[in-house]
Amino acid sequence: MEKNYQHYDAENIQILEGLEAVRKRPGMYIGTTGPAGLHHLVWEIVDNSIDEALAGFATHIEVEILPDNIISVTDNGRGMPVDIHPKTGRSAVETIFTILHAGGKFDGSSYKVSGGLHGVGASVVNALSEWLEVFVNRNGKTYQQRYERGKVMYDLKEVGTSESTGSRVVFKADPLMFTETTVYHYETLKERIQQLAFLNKGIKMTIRDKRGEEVKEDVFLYEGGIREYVSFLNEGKKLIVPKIIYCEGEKDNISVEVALQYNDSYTSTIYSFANNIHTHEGGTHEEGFRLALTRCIKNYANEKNFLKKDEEINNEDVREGLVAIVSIKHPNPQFEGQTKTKLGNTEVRAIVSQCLGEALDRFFLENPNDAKNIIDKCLLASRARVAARKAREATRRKSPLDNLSFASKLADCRCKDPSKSEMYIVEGDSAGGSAKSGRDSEYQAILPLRGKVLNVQKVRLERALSNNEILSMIQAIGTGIGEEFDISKARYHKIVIMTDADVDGEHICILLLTFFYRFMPELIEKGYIYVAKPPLFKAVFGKATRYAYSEEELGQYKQEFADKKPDVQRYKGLGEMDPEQLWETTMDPALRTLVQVHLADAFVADQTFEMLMGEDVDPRKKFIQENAHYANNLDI
Ligand code: 0RA
Repeated sequence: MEKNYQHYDAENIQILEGLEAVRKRPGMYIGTTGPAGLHHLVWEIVDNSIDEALAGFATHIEVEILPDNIISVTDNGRGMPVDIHPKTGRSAVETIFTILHAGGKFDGSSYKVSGGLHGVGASVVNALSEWLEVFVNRNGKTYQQRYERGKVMYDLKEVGTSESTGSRVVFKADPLMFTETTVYHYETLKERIQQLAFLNKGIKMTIRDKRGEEVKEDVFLYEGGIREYVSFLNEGKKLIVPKIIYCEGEKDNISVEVALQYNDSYTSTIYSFANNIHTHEGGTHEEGFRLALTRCIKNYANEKNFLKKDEEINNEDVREGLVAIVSIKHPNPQFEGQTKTKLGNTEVRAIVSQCLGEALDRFFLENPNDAKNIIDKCLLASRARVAARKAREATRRKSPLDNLSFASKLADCRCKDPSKSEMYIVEGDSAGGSAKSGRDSEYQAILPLRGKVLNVQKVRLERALSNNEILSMIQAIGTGIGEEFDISKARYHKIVIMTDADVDGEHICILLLTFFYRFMPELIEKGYIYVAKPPLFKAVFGKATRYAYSEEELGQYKQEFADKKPDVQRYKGLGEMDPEQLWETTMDPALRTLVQVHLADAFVADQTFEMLMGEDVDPRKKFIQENAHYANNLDI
């Protein structure tokens, strides 16, 4: 190592241009002189210390914000080289801080990770600092040099002795350059410091704010590296597989690390990094990641015959509920794209894909139960995707014939003003018939849903989506679903679910609410969704007729008409009511009881639905036995 560095600091420093150019056009070098540029100064200095840590010499990097927004970055590495460069006749330290482009990679012969996004090096920070001081502990001595606006104040000098080794850079951003602000934001620095600690396992990273009365400090050290990053991102989430799948590899000086874990959500979080820079636009490392993930999951599912006929898992399905970090380090990264955050090096694709592919194959082999859970999750996503596509296609159909066949079930209202229009979704054909005859056809539309079709206890949500009745409902509502959803196209501002007050009716109600919750949540948020409460009893006391919506209410009527002999009929379903009764009790805006559905109610429905659909038979049984009335629960 010693020999290598001798060779290094002796000859290879390329002298490019003076620091004056940086002060004339700072934006060219750091992108902006706004807050982002100001914080960028810190990362330029920290990057050099990270390189020293990645080379295996530093274990601790400390960033301090001192009073007056002075930044101090310290590492316990070898200390920057201090000997004289033969060509410049100046010390290596001075060369690093005064010669443009010398701070990053000297000549490509050594492995350097820094120098990605702007990667302009320490000399640019020096040029844009009112002053900068560097301290080096090396060879048992402490050396120091000071610069002001890039200009050398004195030669590197010995200022004492030191047992330890390391480097410290202290600088104050120049307010003449950073005219907007020179105040650092602690949280911004802290978040990136933590990210760097995740991305570079085993390096202790400290951030300290000494500007205020009380010192703020955060210390990050992750032996598990990006595995701990994944855990951090999954905190509080329900996991599909408790283990984190991880791989690490190196080829042609390119190092690769991937960590991933599935949670039970529908979103995916994939962060990719090249040389510690977040590659927002992705690139070849992310492509390699996707390739391996899709290929391995598909292969395993096929091998184990987990796929039914016509079923397929694609690259979208394998990403649902996925949290993953892809991190590569490359000696010569090519950054492309609009914001230069897309990795372009083509050789990286295969390296990542092979590394992750081997790890996934091994994981599936060694953990068949976890593998099954992952495949099941992907299959669920696949089925939902196919069903959603079918639904979209169906709701998009424009041919008059198709419209007719769908619309035939819907008895629309005459009014075309959505804010005055209502749609009743009615369970069962006979109730649908009564509702059609009893309604106010100016404002009320009726869509009968055939109960039998939906009564299936184990109907999955995706199945419901491919169901014709549900399709015609989506079409009638007019907004489209999922990504294409457009609330302004809603054809009714009141959508009323009217089902029987029995277990089947409740199942359908829960299914519909779950459906709205998952695919059209805005309808609920806007307050467009209601549940109708039909009466449970009709009680005739001589000439007086009363409808009761609960046992309690019936009791009250019985007391009121204590002298009369009551004739009580219990409604088993909406179908038992004639059109007039249905109008009077459930549809007449002046007399009816509608319960507006809130997102929280729909969430409960969604959970209940999951419970009803779940593998566990007991809670389902209990639910059915309790015969709880969902519409009542909604009242709370
Ligand atoms: C020895 C040789 C080289 C650099 C360093 C030590 C060194 C540089 C920095 C920058 C911040 N902290 C540091 N600690 C050590 C030159 C060889 C190379 O660049 O890899």
